[in-house]
Amino acid sequence: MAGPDRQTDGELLERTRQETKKPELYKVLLLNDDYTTMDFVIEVLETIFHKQPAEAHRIMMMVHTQGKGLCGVYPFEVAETKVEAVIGRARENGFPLRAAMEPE
Ligand code: TYC
Repeated sequence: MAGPDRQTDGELLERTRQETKKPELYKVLLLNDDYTTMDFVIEVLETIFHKQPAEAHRIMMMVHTQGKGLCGVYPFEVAETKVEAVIGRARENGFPLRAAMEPE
């Protein structure tokens, strides 16, 4: 048996660490550019990030005016998949839209 649980005469004495690790969380950000249309960014936010229309519009305007905007916070592999989905969808549609992830 692996792990730090100590046993004597079959009796569990103590548990020295958490059994389950909390997943590390990552922010997914959209970045501004001059060519991607506002409507396309809103569509990405509604479909890939499941934002309601008003929230999608707010985030899009944040990116447009501030250069970047927070789309969500996810475990590493989910964040990675979201970034790949954004880039894939953007390239299929001929837009240079970029997305990034960073530790929370
Ligand atoms: N700046 C773009 C425009 O004026 C709109 C835009 C918003 C592009 C957000 C990217 O992540 C972005 N058409």
